[in-house]
Amino acid sequence: MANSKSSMAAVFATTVGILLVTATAVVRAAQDHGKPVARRGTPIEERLVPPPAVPPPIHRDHPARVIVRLETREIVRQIADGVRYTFWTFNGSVPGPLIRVREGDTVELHLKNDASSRMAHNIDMHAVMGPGGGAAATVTPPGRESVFSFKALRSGLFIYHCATAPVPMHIANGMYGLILVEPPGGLPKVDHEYYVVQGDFYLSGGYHEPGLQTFDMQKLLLEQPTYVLFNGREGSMTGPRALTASVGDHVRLFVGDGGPNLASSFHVIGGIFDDVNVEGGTLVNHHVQTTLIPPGGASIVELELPVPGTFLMVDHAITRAFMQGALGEIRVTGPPQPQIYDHVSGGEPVPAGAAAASGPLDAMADGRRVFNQICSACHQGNAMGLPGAFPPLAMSDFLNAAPKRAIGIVLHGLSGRITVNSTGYESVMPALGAQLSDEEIAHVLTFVLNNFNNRGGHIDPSEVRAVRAGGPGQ
Ligand code: HEC
Ligand SMILES: [Cu+2]
Repeated sequence: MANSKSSMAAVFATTVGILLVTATAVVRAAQDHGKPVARRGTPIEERLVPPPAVPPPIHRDHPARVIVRLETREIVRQIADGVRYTFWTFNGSVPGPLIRVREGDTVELHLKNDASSRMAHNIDMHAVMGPGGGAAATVTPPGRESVFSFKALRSGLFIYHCATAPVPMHIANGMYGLILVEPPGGLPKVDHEYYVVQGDFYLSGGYHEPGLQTFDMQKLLLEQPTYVLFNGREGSMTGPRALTASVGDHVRLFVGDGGPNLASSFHVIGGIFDDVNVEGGTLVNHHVQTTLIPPGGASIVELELPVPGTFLMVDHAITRAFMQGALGEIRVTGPPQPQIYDHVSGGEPVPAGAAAASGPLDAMADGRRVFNQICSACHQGNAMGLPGAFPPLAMSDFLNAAPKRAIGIVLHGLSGRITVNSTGYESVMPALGAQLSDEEIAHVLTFVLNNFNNRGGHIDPSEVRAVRAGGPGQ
């Protein structure tokens, strides 16, 4: 213990030395990614951005020394609406920021552990060719900093993660991210690049159980997660936080799986991956529907989005998508492309107006998502409600008697005595108008009306808009 402490102190002292020497010579990353290319031999300070953003492509034609600064922080944040959890993070986000370097670069990695941390942390980078991927060199107690350097000898997309014992716990708390080592010629140009990492989370409470939840070692051992998530939070990329693109855009996703336990069957509903860098390596596969990403692995997928609508990113082990949170959205806007995709006729009432930008199948899937994420917390997953507290939405005579009245209920909430299926309820439903868009409210109500043995029906986003603007409805 005393030994490791004094060697830590030595590392710390060396670090300070290196910092002083290099500080004056450092060039901002903006100069690397922008116009003036950094002078050869001048260290470049990597400018990191939080997920799902990605640093810009590298245009350098020569290797450089790149300084990367990561800081481990233990923070309480929402994992789902109303559910809080203590995450262990790199730079305060799950995943940690995507690090972007070029093959041949020498990376000088500074790992700082925030003084408020309770645990020591370190980093194992899969892009490193060296013992432990840097893990032994970077064991860092709270309030300290470690530095190691490595040459990025192989291009590819690699996971980095904390490897401090118990390793599965550090990873299960969110300690992972990706490092992209670009080939010397760079990657082909695309319209958008995004960063998505799946992880499985083990909480003391059940799915959507509100309040501050703690880590559950037993569930971890059984590999039975409470949540399976993209970017560490249910809804991290849905609704207002959806990824965006325009019709015809080519989108590149840097996708990783932090685990600790579950592999991801990564799929975009309504999309086909034109190119997949299988396992993050140099092999490129084409026309792939679902790509398998193991824990501790990654993949670069590229897809064209030729028609407008909402495209769901899922783990196609589909229970995880609809009942454990592994769901994100890519919203594609632009004119309809009926020569490529056209809803001719179908079982559901054909929606008008805004639905053209988001077909009925998307609407139903989106409605199911909103129901599972929001309504099910009170009305229950089977919509049967809870006696004495939450009325049923299943076979609800109250709902079916006046489906459009429900628009105002979701927008503005409901309180006072009501009778549903001969049972009285006198409770409070909160207003959800601030957190749900017109489309989401239309979708969820259409979903509810066409499921749970209700009588069917359709609510259009334009009707929600009218009620929101103060029209009739309630
Ligand atoms: C925080 C809990 C909560 C959430 C979340 C919630 N509701 Fe409710 N809801 C209630 C309560 C409580 C009532 C009864 C209010 C009363 O007694 O006046 C109710 C009543 C209703 C009713 C009318 C009664 C019935 O059973 O037909 C509808 C329709 C409804 N909610 C739909 C929704 C939809 C759709 C969502 C999701 C977008 C949702 N609710 C989310 C608590 C909730
Ligand atoms: Cu750690």
